[in-house]
Amino acid sequence: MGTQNELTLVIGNKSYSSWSLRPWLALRQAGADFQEIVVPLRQPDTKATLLGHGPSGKVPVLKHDGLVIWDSLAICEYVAELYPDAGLWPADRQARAIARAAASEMHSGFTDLRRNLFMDLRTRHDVPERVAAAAADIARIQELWTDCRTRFGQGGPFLFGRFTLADAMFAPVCVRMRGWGVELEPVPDAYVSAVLDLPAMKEWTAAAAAEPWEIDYLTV
Ligand SMILES: N[C@@H](CCC(=O)N[C@@H](CS)C(=O)NCC(=O)O)C(=O)O
Repeated sequence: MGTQNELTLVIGNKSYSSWSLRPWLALRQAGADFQEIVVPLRQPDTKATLLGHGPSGKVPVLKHDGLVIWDSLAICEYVAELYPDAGLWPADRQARAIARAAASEMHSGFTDLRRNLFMDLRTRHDVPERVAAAAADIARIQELWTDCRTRFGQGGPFLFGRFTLADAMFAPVCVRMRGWGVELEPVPDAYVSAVLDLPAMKEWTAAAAAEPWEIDYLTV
């Protein structure tokens, strides 16, 4: 049994669970000490197992101090409050407002991109029709990233310079851009490389490569 205030993050397979990657990366970047429980998706017992962890029956779920927090963005906010010195939101009020808008736009939108270009860390997909179907989302994301980098990115390689929750929210999109061979303009392309070069992203990717479960989202 762990101590009462131990942090436990319940996540899906690292190969496929894009929503799980976001708070996991936030916790790693904050330097948090946390346990993780991986629940493989699309198994016969997945739904029951997930409902045993949280009320939405979805991952991610964070457990802390008797509290169960579901939903990626709510968990990211909680981590930012637990670790204020990690600077998970920009210090400047205006930059912070735009970072929240960017994180929220990701959380609530880009459905064509999410549906067509699913995250699959172990496979490079070459399906131009799927990239074409997500073209409007890809264009908007490039515009958003370029705007953030240009206006707020002077202090580092991320959207707001140093790493923030906006980057955590877009990390799975960076994976998708490379995994589906999406051609990017120079500023978004450099941004994707910066995110994928994070040691925590390499750690997540290596763990994904070692997973035994396979889901073919092209056919399911
Ligand atoms: N809005 C939620 C979405 C969570 C979500 O859709 N998670 C997926 C996996 S990435 C899930 O748990 N699916 C399992 C299922 O539906 O059985 C969040 O941001 O956390």
